[in-house]
Amino acid sequence: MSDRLGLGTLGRIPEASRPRITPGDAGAGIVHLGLGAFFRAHQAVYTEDAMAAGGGDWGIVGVGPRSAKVIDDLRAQDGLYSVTTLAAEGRSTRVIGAIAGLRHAAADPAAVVALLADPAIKIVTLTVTEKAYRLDPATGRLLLDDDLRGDLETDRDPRTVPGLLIRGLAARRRADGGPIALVSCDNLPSNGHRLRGLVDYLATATGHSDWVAGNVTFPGTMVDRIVPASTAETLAVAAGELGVRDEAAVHGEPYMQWVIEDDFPAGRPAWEQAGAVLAGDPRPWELLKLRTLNGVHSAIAYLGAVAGRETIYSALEIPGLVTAMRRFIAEDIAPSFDPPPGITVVEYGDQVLHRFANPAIGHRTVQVAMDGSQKLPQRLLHAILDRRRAGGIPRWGALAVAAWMRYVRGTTDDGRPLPLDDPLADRIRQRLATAAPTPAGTVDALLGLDTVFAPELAGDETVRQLLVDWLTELDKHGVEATLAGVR
Ligand code: CS2
Repeated sequence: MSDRLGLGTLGRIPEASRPRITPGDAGAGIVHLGLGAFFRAHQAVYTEDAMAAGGGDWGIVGVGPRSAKVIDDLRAQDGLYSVTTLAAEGRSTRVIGAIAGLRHAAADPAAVVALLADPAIKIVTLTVTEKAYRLDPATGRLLLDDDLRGDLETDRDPRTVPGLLIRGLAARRRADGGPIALVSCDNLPSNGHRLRGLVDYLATATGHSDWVAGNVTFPGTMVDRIVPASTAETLAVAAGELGVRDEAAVHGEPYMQWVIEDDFPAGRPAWEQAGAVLAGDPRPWELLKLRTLNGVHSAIAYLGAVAGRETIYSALEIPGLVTAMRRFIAEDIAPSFDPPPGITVVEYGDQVLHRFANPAIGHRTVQVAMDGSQKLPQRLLHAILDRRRAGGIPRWGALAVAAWMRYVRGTTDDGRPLPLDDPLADRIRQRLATAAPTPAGTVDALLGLDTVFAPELAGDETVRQLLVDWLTELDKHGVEATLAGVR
């Protein structure tokens, strides 16, 4: 099939799959940083539905911070791409027409800075992954490395996301561009507060703090939809459904949720008409989602990958794993925080396990396993710490962390290599290389990663012993035999 999705071929695709707005009709009102699959299957869909229901100039200018591939693919398709929803009982595909423009930050940062200064732009949303915030995961403090320092102290082109934001805000101030909301849609706890802290720091360092305080808001959000990385099969399915090729196709589960703090000084799309929840304080939702969904996801990913399972779905078939995760949710996660009113963590957790068990979603364990050093604190370690402060013994949380420790050693139980895709990969490897070749040696070496394990946790003898015990089990018997013993 050679014809490609685009404005010229839109009339040929099945009517039910066409965009719910007329592409190009709405002016641009949002800049989005990070054009990964998650954004394309989540915020862009909500925004298109909000425009279809409530109108407004909320077209999205998509900015790719690094990779040019997705920009090129989307440009070749006039910004159009499809989302296939994968349900156990069947699938459906729709084309999204909400992208009103595209920029490549690495190639043309000045264009992005100009965009952020444009008064028509009223909202900036971000999905740039945990590591782009340059915050120390253990303490939440800013990591001022050479790239970021250069963004602040010189006038060369900005190289980091925070650098791009602060240059853009400074230009907006000069251009009198008016107030704007910066919205983190990454899986970080208190993501709005964190982004505010980061931008405040940069604004103070560059003399813009008063303007930022008076003109910029940082609504917090909880975002949720399982969106595995696209594969050749994703593209083949999209082409089959549409009758034209779509090189930017994405796919995801049927479930989606977006809880947004309603703090937009220059207006916003009618996201509530698209099913989003506009809330006062989204933090209880963030804790619920990070600790329950993402914490359990990571636990399954590490255990499953070490057991040699390709996907989350196939990992769930390991006897004892679901029981262990249910106990993890009930005994360690649920008592660690207060959920939003009307929500029971155990019921939410059951729903999450049901979503993970969707056979149509081929979410790879190694994809969820990546960037563990950035994910562990908010997903697993904060709950463990809260349980310890309350005098609890977080046995199952420790199993999840021990599985990460086993995973980063780099082989499955039957000796096949596992990738270590993590910004701290070198430090992790160095520490393991000089550690004593015993479970305790591994545990002590990794607990010494101070940007992952806060001192209170690293110095907790009970936690250390739990980790050594689990890692001893995992080393001696492997994941499957360890889990088979779980009742
Ligand atoms: C996953 C998440 O890759 C991962 O680390 O845990 O991306 C997860 O699928 C989403 O947060 C679900 O909303």
